[in-house]
Amino acid sequence: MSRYWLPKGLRSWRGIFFTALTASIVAVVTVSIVSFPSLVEAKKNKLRTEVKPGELDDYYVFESGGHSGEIRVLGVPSMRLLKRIPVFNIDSASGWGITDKSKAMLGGLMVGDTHHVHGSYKDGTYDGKYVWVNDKANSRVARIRLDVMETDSIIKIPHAQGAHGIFPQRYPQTDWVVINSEFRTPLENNGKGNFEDASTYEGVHTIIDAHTMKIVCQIQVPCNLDLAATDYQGKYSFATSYNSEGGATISQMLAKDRDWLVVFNWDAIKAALKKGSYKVVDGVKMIDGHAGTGIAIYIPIPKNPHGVNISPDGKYAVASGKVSPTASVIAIDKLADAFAGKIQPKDCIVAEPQIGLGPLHTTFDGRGNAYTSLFIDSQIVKWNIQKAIDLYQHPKEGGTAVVDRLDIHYQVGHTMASMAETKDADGKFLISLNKISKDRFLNVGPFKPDNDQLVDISGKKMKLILDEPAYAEPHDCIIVRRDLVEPHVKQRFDMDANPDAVHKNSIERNGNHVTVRLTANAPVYGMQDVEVNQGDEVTFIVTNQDEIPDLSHGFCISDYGINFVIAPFQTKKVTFTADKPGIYWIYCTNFCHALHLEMRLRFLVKAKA
Ligand code: RUQ
Ligand code: CUA
Ligand code: CA
Repeated sequence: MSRYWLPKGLRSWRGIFFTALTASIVAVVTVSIVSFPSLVEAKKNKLRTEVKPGELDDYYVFESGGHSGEIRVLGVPSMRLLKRIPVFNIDSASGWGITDKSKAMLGGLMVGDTHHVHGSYKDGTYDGKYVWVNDKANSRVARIRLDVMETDSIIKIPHAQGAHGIFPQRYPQTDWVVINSEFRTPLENNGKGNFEDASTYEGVHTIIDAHTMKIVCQIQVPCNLDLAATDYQGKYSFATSYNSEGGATISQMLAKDRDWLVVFNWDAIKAALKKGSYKVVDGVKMIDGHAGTGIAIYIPIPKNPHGVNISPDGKYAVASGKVSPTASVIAIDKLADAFAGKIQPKDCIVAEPQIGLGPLHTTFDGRGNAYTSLFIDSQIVKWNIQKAIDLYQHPKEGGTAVVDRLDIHYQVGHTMASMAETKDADGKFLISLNKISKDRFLNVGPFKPDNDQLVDISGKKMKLILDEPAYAEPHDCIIVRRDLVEPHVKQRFDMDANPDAVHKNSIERNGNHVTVRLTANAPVYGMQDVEVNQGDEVTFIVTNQDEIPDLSHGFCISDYGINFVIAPFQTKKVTFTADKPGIYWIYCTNFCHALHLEMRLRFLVKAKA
């Protein structure tokens, strides 16, 4: 319509006019871009905070799912939930806890409490191979393969209850993983002897071989050990202890003004292992880590400390006391002198800034700033580490290391910035894992979602970008650059890496044990009927022979409580007793084909005569 808005005679003029106008606009814009390169820079450096449909995120987030027992994989900045990885829980979709292998790994335990998730390292940054996570509920540690994002190994930590803080070695690579026991118990916890006197209980700092997932040794200490960290040189590991009192009740645990940051000396541990300076308890090498042994030092820090995190430059350990409004900064280069007895453990403290109420965990931007979660204040507080050190040396009236504060919603536990647990901390995003969401989402009943909040920390002031509801209980996370993980992730399993992979369908009877080998190819299983006798022990081994990536099949036996999914070229195995006679349809649970509903076979269980 508007094409003819000019009188006919002027139409050619209109063309000239617009050409001239466009040209001048282009010229002005070009001139301003050329003469103000900072504008171009600013545009280039602007943090991408939105992920449009069809676009991909810049970071993977590995998040522990707390007492749901699982791990979750999210994308940042979208905060889209990409995957749930069952670890210590039962999962109906994947069949975790139902298949033979996962059942054996879980060992009959059906609950878990995943707190801390950390990746494998090479030279102070992630190598994209594994993540480890603890189970506080049953004192276990699991390793998850990142190439397929499935749990690969689970081990039980002996002599430990409330297995809590966990950290992999960061340098030169992850050969060891340490884990703390938060609850002290008698070392031999067999209900014999005097088990009422809590002051005689022991705590353990356990070292696991990251490759074999076997216990290397345990360091026995007289206190509880909460959060864990490792340094950037492969020399030390750290543990906070809030119950230096050795109390059994809350008032006993709060008796002293200072508890400890315990530092373990890895050279001394290696020497003790070599010299045989340990006792063996239940087959585990137990090294004495009490004060004066040279294995550990105890740095007094205020009161009932919780988190301990290492700055990405490797220089400082930052720990904070839940009931002290401070953070304690420990200079790692002073630790050697403290171990050598040249200085006192307390002399390693180089700052104790006042930051706010209920400080829990600290993360970093790689630009010298720390970000601490404040549970009571419901804030993330940003403070400058060097400023805190300067003020500790030269206190100034009204001086503060605090740079900025951001209200969060509400009651934050862990907080983590992008790549902050590596030497490549990039100071772009931060996640605040909030325990309480109150009014932030539609009401879903008395038990409400937690709130994972994404914060832009690229500028001077923190900016809240989005709220993401999360099912109980997102506990901790790491934010890992996409390029460190994505190249390692497989599109498909290696079929023959699993010796059980089925290429030919068969039924084999051995006494009353029946082994059924079955292929799945959309939209059919390799057999239409499988007949067994009531009371037989039956093993189904099922391989998905579809090579199209993402074409998964399910395997569900009606009324038998068996269900799992098999991704392309994957094989799973399940063993059970065919105790119910009758016809039971086995069907595919994953919509794989137009004839998905027809993808089923008969399981005939012949009644005992
Ligand atoms: S710690 S309570 Cu992660 Cu703050 Cu387990
Ligand atoms: Cu296979 Cu649905
Ligand atoms: Ca205490």
